Amino acid sequence: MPRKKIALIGSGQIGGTLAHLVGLKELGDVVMFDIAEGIPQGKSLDIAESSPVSGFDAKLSGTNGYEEIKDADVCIVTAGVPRKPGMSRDDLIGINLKVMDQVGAGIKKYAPNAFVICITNPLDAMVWALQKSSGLPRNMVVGMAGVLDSARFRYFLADEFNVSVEDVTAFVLGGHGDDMVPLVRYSTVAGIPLPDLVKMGWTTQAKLDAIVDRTRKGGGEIVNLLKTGSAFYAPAASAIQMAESYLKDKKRVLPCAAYLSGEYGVKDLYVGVPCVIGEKGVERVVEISLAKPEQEMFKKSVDSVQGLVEACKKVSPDLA
Ligand code: A3D
Repeated sequence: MPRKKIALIGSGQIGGTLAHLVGLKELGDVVMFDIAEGIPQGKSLDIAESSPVSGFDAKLSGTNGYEEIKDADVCIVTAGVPRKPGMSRDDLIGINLKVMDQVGAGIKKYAPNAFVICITNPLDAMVWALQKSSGLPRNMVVGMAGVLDSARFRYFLADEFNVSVEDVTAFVLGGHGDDMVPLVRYSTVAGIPLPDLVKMGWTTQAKLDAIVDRTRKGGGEIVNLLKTGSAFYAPAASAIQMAESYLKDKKRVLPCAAYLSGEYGVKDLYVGVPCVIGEKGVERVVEISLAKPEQEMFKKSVDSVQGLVEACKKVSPDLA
């Protein structure tokens, strides 16, 4: 069986971490692409030189030409610029929209059958623009944010309860912004919903509220600490989980920014919802019923995604 081919469009902090993880997990061969000369070549060679020590077989190469991504099975897009302290994700629209235009054209020409995972911010608007500019089927273009947001939520909860992260499940809906919606009643420790754990005295409502707030601002917390860029280890691990579910047809149920055409009452927008990811890309959007306050939070989050998309349409009327 030939190895799968994974193209990483953008070879910065997340791109480099993605390449390393693809190698360590033996998901396939890697082509790293970037406009910066030498960076994808240098990083891919460095990671390839680690393979005898770590014991994985994968071909890694770096390029500044789109033709090298030809026939990729998966493309993971991180091209663009990340946030600096004081910037919101939305401040990145102008620059990253142009980047999505170029990347979409490259994927359309050379890898039209790929499963495409977008990570570039502002996520929900950039994945929308990337689907438009690439013209790929909507079920084959998704955004990574929910896996990361729920991983942060899970980590904070496991730390609070002093239990394994593996036994904590968490559910985060909505756009990847500070008004994302961590759903407390669908988040559990070994199947026990968080509100029950409050009743059982494992934590207090005030502590739980503080964890929800920290989850919402999780990206900003890292940006403020790093000062020169944004998170990259956890975002890369999250995108790899999505890629693996597609490549191995695992049909994992993962929160992803998926194209909605009426689900949750939302049309022609990418918003974070639980999805089944398998060999056909997004095979199903899981529609859960929301309580009134959750609906209101979800609507607020969707409205801000809509606002970002409208801003994109103003900058690039071709996308409308
Ligand atoms: P960084 O290390 O700056 O890497 C970005 C790379 O993109 C650089 O190597 C650039 O040279 C390259 N690049 C710029 N323009 C182009 C272009 N036109 N074509 C190809 N490559 C280009 O950033 P990073 O890896 O830390 O982050 C990448 C993106 O992910 C940023 O937009 C972040 O805001 C975003 N991000 C999203 C999340 C989510 O959860 C959605 C989390 C963390 C970061």
